[in-house]
Amino acid sequence: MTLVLVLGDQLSPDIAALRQADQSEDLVVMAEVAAEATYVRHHPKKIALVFAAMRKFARSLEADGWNVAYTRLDDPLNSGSIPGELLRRAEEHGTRKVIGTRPGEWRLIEALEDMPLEVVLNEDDRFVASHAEFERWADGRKQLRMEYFYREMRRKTGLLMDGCEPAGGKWNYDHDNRKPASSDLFAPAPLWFEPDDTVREVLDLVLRQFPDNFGALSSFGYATDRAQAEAVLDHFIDNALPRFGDFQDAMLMENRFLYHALISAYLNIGLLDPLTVCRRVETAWKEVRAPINAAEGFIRQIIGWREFVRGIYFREGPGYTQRNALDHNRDLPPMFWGAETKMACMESVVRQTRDEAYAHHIQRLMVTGNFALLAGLDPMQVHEWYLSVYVDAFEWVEAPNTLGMSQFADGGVFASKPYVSSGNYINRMSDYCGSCSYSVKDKTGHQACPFNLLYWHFLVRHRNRFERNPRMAQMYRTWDRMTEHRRATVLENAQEFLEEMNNGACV
Ligand code: FAD
Ligand code: DLZ
Ligand code: SF4
Repeated sequence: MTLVLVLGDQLSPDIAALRQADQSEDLVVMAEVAAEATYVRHHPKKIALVFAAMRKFARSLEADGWNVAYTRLDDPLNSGSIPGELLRRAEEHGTRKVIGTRPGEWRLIEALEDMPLEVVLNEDDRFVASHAEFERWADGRKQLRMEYFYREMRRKTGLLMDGCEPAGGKWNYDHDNRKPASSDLFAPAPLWFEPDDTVREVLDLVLRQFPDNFGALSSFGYATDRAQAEAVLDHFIDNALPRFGDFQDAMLMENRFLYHALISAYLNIGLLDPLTVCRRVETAWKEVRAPINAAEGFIRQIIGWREFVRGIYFREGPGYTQRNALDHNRDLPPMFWGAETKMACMESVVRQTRDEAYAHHIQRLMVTGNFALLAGLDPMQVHEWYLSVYVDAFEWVEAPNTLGMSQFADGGVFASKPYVSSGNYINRMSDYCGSCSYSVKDKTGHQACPFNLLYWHFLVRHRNRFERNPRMAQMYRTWDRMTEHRRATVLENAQEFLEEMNNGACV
């Protein structure tokens, strides 16, 4: 008999380990364990989603004829870790053989490879590109740019292709996207689900076991099985996809989801398949139910960004999360955990994150990420924050987004320049500034938007590294044209802001 390990983000009926197993002899091992639930202090909604989806998946495997050994978190015999549970089951059933699917995190890969059992880890092939394919594409390139990798994936899958040419004549329709939204913009409500018995049981458990984790557990409505996740996808395609591209980058206080799909968690734990999702979106475009800028923009996020960051994570190796190229070491201020702040944008995104375990890409990149980078926060702490607070956060996708794209902590493995902006960008793309204690129009003084001050502080701090970057040279020229007095005032005000923040003042 062989043990077949299925992890909490491997809930796909055709996952590699199950394909290699013999249903008549082998035993599927699934376990809710303290080690996985505590390697960061996950948002309670994330733990609830993973546990509820695991329980339902285990039952669906049993219904399909598999033998499943499932350990609940509060089982008195629970050893507390995945290797521990494999050892316990191995002893119980007199076997030393384990087959699994390669986990999405180096920590767990190493732990499984170090086990005193015969563990075979199969490649996780729920992706468009294999590791070998990504390596072939990346090897020998001076720069790794998502856009070129994405075109390869379009050619490979045939998605939105007209023979050898991109449908509509362009690879990328971003030029038509990125419109700001007005506060009264209508957006369809996302599809949520009332907790059923399984979910209710898990919610009770999470409330009992993780009472102090940051995040609200109330109004849990995430999908926890494939049928529900499919329904979320249908709902998105029918109601939101047509305007996805237009308002992809917009941010509104009272409209938390806009036209986003809310499917990242389902893709990441295996309830949805990325290629199937993209084909469904392509069909909507073919049937004239969505414009090309929406379909292309959406498909790019999945076969472009999602596949690309995964390639980067595994190519860069286990040390990736320790990188700190800009030598940033300020502690994460308490506002990231919900403490009071005068910055309306930060307050709003953190509150939404606490309530929903969700923020969309631009909120993560241009509000919390932008602030962390400008303020010089320790990238490891920033990484741990993103890994814990979002329902879709798994290291293979979170780390390159946080450390590479958002914090430039990898020194620019794939980002051509740091994603930094002053308050102007946030003001243009959101309705946050109207209710802020700071003034986005003020460039100096105590009322000045902190993003306006810190933006220059960042550029000056890192002048040696960035002034020769052609995409940043213009900003240095603007800075150099300011009067000496103005430059000194900006830097002084920025420094005062950082010191106040360090001293624990409400900023
Ligand atoms: P939509 O906006 O509707 O996009 C559709 C799908 O495209 C998403 O479901 C997702 O699967 C994919 N996608 C979009 N952008 C990216 C991207 N940059 N990288 C990978 N996939 C992408 N995404 C995660 O899945 N897990 C994370 O832990 C995560 N951490 C992030 C951290 C930072 C600092 C940043 C800037 C981005 C992060 N992202 C992460 C990417 C992105 O923010 C989320 O995928 C997206 O917000 C999920 O919401 P959605 O399903 O409504 O996406
Ligand atoms: C995220 C998570 C949590 C909270 N709990 C479990 C668990 O108890 N058991 C399990 O098998 N997986 C869990 N996961 C998902 C793993 O952390 C994930 O498989 C690794 O981080 C690799 O991506
Ligand atoms: Fe954020 Fe500055 Fe706007 Fe306030 S003024 S909401 S701090 S961007």
